[in-house]
Amino acid sequence: MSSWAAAAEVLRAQRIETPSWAYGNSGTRFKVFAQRGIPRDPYEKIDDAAKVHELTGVAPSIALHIPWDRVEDFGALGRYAADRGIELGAINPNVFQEDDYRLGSLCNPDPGVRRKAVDHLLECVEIGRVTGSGVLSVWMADGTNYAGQDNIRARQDRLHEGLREAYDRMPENMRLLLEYKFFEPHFYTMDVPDWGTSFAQCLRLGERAQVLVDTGHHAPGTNIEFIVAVLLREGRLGGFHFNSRNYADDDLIVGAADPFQLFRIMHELVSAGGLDPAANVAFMLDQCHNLEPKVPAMIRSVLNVQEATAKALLVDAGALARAQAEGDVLGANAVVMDAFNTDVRPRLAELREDMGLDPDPIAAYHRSGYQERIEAERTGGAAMGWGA
Ligand code: AOS
Ligand code: ZN
Ligand code: ZN
Ligand code: ZN
Repeated sequence: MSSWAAAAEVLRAQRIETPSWAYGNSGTRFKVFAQRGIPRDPYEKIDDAAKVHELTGVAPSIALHIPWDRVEDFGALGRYAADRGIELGAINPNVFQEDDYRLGSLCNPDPGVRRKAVDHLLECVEIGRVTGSGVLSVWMADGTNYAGQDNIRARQDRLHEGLREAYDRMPENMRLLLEYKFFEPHFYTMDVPDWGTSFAQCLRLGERAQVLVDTGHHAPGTNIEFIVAVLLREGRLGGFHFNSRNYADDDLIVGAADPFQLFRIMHELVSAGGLDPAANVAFMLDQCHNLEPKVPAMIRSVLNVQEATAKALLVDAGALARAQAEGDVLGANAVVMDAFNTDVRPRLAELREDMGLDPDPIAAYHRSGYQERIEAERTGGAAMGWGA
C-alpha cells in the first residue's frame, strides 16, 4: 500500500479499544496520586471512553475488567454504552487479586482454588455473552519464585485444564486471547512467560484461542515485530495490549518510549494483511496514567497508534518487494525509513475533517469543557482498579 487514498480508507475503519482501568486512579506500589474528575463507577468510565471516541473517531469500544467493572445488569451497561456511541469490548477476568491466589489461580496446586479461578472465567464468559463481547482476555499472575517451589509441567497441565473449560463454554463468536508476561509478579517462573508458551496452550485449545501480545511484557531487546509476523502467519495473533516500556511493565503511553518499534510492528501487520477486518486482530490499549490527566492521555495514545499505522500504510510495498528481490539491503531499508520519516500529522488532520471531526482532538478536548465538568461533578469517587 502506498497511495494515501487507500491508506485513508484503512485508517477510517481502524478500531482501537481503550481499557476501563486507564480512566481510574493508578500509581505504583509507592504511591497513587489521586486526580480530580475520576469516574466513580463503570458508567462514568464509559462516558470517558465515549468522549475519546467522539474526538478521535477510531476508539469505538471499551474493555471491561471483572470485578472492577461488575454491575447488576450488564445488558443495561451495554445499552448505556450504545447510547453514547460505543460498545463493550474485551472482558478481562481478574484471577490475581485475592489471597486465595497466593500460589496461583488456574495453576494453583490446590484443586479448590483452581475451581474458584475457573468459575470466575466461566462467569466472565457469561458476561461476555450478555455484552456481545468477542474477546475473553486472559492474563494470569501465576508463577513461582524459587526453584522447586512447584512442578513446572504439572502447572502447564492444570493451566490447560482450566482454559479448556472456559474455552468450551465460549459462544461461537468469542475468542480466548492468552496474554504472556516474562516476569512479575513472579520472579523464577511465570506460567505463561512468552509467546511460545501461549501459542502451545492455544494450539491445544482450538482455533479460537489466540495469543495476546502486550508490548510491555518482553525482555529488553526482544524483536516484537518478529513475534507478530510469526503469529500472524500461523493465524494465532489475537490482538495487542499496546503501551510503552522503558524498563519493565511500565504501562506508559503507547508510542512514547519507542515510536519506531510501534511503526515496525504496524509494518508487519500491514504487509501481512493484519489490518483487514477478516484478520480480526484486536487493537487494545493497556495503560495506566499515573501523573497525566486520563482522558487527554488516552486521546494521545489513540493518535499515536493511528500515526504509526498511517506511516506503515505509506510503505511503498512494490518498491520494497523489488529491493528485497534484488538483495538491495540499503534500498529496502530506505523504503521503510522513508515511510517512518514522513510527517503524517497534516494528512491525519485532513482525514479527521473528512470524518466530521476536529482536526486536533486534544485541543478540541481542552476547548470542550469536559475536564472542568467531570472535576466539578465527580466528587467523592474512590480509587478503582490498580492501587485500589
Ligand atoms: C498485566 O500485567 C497485564 O498487562 C494485564 O493485561 C492487565 O494489565 C490487567 O489484566 C488489567 O486488567
Ligand atoms: Zn528498592
Ligand atoms: Zn496487558
Ligand atoms: Zn502488563
